[in-house]
Amino acid sequence: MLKLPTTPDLDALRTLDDKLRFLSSWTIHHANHVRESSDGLKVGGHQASCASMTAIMAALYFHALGPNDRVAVKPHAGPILHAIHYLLGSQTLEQLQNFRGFGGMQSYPSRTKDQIPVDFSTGSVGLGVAITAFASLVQDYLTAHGKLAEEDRGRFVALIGDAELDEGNIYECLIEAYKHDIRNCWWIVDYNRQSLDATSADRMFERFDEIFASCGWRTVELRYGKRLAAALNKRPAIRDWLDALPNAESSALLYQGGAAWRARIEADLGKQGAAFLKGLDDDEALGALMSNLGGHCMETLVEAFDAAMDDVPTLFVAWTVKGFGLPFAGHKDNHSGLMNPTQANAMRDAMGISAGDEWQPLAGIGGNARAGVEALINATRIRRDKRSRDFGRIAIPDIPAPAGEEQATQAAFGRILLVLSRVGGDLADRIVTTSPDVTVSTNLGAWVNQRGLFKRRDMADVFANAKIPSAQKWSATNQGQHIELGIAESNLFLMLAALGLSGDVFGERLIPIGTLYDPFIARGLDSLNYACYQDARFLLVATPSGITLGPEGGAHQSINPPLIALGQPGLRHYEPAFADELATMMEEAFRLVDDPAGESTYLRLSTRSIVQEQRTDDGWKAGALAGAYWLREPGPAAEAAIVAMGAIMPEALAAHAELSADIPGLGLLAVTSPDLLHRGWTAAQASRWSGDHQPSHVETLLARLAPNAGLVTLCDAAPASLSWIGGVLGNRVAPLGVERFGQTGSLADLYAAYRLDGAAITEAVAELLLPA
Ligand SMILES: Cc1ncc(C[n+]2csc(CCOP(=O)(O)OP(=O)(O)O)c2C)c(N)n1
Ligand SMILES: [Mg+2]
Repeated sequence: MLKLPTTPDLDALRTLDDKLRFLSSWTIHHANHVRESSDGLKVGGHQASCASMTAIMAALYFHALGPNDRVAVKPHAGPILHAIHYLLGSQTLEQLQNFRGFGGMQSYPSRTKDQIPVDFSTGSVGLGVAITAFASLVQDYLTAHGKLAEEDRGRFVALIGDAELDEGNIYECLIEAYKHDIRNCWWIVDYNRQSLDATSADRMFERFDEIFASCGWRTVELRYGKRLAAALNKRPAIRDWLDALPNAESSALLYQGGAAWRARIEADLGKQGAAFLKGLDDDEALGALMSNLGGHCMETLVEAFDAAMDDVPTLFVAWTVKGFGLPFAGHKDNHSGLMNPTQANAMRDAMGISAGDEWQPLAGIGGNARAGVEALINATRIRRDKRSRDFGRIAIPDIPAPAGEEQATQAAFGRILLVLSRVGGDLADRIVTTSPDVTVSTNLGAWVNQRGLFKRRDMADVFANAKIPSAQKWSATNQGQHIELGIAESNLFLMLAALGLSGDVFGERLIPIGTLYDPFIARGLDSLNYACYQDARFLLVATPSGITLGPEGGAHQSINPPLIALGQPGLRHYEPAFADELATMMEEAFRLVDDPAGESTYLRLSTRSIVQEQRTDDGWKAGALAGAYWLREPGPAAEAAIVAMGAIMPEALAAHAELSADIPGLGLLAVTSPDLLHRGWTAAQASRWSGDHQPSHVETLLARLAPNAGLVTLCDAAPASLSWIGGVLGNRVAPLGVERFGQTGSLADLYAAYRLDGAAITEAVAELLLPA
């Protein structure tokens, strides 16, 4: 599958390393010091973080990577990726010159906004690393299911900063990856031993090796470059001394340069030092030798990559100098350091580039060198074009509502999937479910019984084989459609991100459904945001939720996820009260996964079984999908309405029935998505200024009421989820909801204590109707 590349032209690769260092530096320099600034703000960029890994990226992109390999680039090395595409002809000068400008190339690689092919967005450190492991699992899944040919398979590469290795999500992912026996991953650490604030801790280095090795990874340390290694091999005492030199000290010496190295070696190593320094009279040459680390030595890099072309997951720890070749190399404060114009021009001159030729791709590369560089650029195997996104291929069948006079939305979710799994078809075959150890308790069990667990290697159901009765089959094959995860919610979201990008990354769309308990969304929030940021498409089913969970108590009763959803782009929140609403929403959510203008969907469900609404027609459906509908129509110019969401609808219905005798025309608005209502409202506001104003759905609904009607809003969540509705047309609001941590109790106890019961609603309505 992964063919060994032919022996490369190392000189040409070195020239490309220099070129990438120059172009990435100059792009940042241009944005900060050349381009006109309209607001005087510092534009920023990370020249030192780029210089640290230009050699690594040159060796990868111009040698090791094949056409199917995908890379998550360390966020602050983004300018190198753009420089590579500039050399390949797949990035424009305008984009480089508009780095960090409006519509220009992004600060950190972005799948959706950048015009070059970006395999995985990065920015929040750690997440780009982990998604490569999950993407490799998706690749194995697709191959096993006959959806990806052997020749279209590739390797998943993460380029990592050493301080990035502090992110806990990397280790959560490592454990999961081990369980799933992932392969075809290279994680390459730019081990410059500097973070943002300072130099990084010395003690961790050996530990990283051990941690990865114990999880089945091959670890490869690229510590010294060939020249330095050769010099040290002759002088073991110097090697021992250098091996033991703390990060901070070596960074300081790398910054200070040859004279400082000389003084220090003489002071620390006496005669041995003098022997080492013999023949190294030139300070500049000594400084260059001491910074000849593995991550800057082309021969070392190429050898290491060539030796790892099998499918064993591999961690490369490439020792580097942060800011290599720049005036602030090794300085602990260099993370956001920018060369001043004099320094940038000096770098340009040193590269043999004339003023004004800075953007000429091959400026400064002359003679024989040019032919070699051009040959490498032409032979580069990576994808140059941005893959067009693949949507609209999946036929979504009608999803019927499960029958039953009393139902809980969580149970209905399980039944809908069970029916889908039995009926089969393209949609069912593309569904992949996943859950962090709450498969059974979120009602995915029946689906899993039908479709099985996915593992590359078969796993027998020991209990079933021993004839021990159990409702749940638990065996795995490579044809299974459920990926079981350990309890790490961040991994759930990264798994959903990888599955939800399969159409983009592999050209084969999957329909991912992830389940977890609603409160634990918070546990993986940044990973969820990361999935949405890349426009991965999936269904997130969060259940149970709210204090309606009852006896499980406050640690499991969610309060704020509807507010999280309200503020999360790319994720649509639906909260059904009834099973037929849920069926309609699931159908819509499947459609949204495969729609170019779609998004992901978050379904907030409940275990509370409630009496279902007897419908006389389908008139409610459009409203339910748009965010709300009148469950009990208001009378003409009604003075008040109850506005309720989700599993506490029975309380709203009962209060409505009771109050209607005294307040004729009292309406009951069933909200199914505060998120959509709010978006529609703000979009309508904005459209006032663009000329084609249409009132939003929520405005149209509320316009049925008297202008000063009062609203009682009711939800098993933070009351702010609905209370804002009063601002739409200026209605007075009595917001009922949960603002304190929950506790154990029966529903009656809890609804009374948290003011979600009929009495609370009646009081709130009465108060609104009292004359001011
Ligand atoms: C989750 C997260 N926290 C903080 C940051 C801010 N930040 C960006 S880079 C960085 C330090 C990176 O150091 P390292 O990973 O060693 O990369 P280097 O620049 O040294 O290559 C920090 C703290 C971030 N981008 N993401
Ligand atoms: Mg670092």
